Amino acid sequence: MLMILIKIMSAIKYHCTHFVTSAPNINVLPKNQGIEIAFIGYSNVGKSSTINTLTNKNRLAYISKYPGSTKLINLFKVSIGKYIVDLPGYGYSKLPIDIQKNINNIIKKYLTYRKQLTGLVIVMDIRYPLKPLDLKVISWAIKSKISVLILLTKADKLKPSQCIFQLNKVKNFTLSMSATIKVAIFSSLKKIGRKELNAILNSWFLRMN
Ligand SMILES: Nc1nc2c(ncn2[C@@H]2O[C@H](COP(=O)(O)OP(=O)(O)OP(=O)(O)O)[C@@H](O)[C@H]2O)c(=O)[nH]1
Ligand SMILES: [Mg+2]
Repeated sequence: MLMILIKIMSAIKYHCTHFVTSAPNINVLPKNQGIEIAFIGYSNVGKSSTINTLTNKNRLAYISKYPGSTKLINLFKVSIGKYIVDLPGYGYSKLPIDIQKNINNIIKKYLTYRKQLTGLVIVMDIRYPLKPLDLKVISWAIKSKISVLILLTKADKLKPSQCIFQLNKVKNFTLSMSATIKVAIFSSLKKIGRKELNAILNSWFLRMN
């Protein structure tokens, strides 16, 4: 009974999440005392959409059908000491080279110097997972002891059996890198996988693993 009460009282209300700031680099981000979980991945895979689905808000994070829509570090506050970060996407080769370099620099500095970073949700299109830059981020996170969830999104684009095939393929691959990496299926369009995403973020925010 007591455990249920504690669980209800500590439940994280993602729908109460609100926008804090957009920053061109980490120097101007507020120095929160808290935990940050960042959404990272290739451009256009659905990072910002995932944040909107998680928080049950249509326009919290800016989304677009064109790659390169998130250009800054966007910080959202879930509750006291709990933050979500929407990072720009990497790997969009059609952007001018100086903009690509700037984006890579923003991401690199965020990963390297942001002390609040506790967990990374590496978002991948379920049809094209584990591309070269994703692998680099995974290796860095393992070395840096940052928790990792690989979120295979746009699951609505594949049949359920194909989704399971991709899930197992990614799980088997990541097992060879680290036993602690989590992998889950998601779709913002069909609202698939919301509960699982919630549960994993809860465990990170509540420092249970
Ligand atoms: N079918 C489908 N489309 C999705 C899903 N999630 C996102 N999209 C679409 O994919 C496109 C890109 O979505 P965003 O959320 O802006 O992607 P992003 O990763 O934040 O992109 P950048 O900010 O450019 O890095 C939009 O047209 C979304 O509507 C999904 O689960 N299923
Ligand atoms: Mg985005």
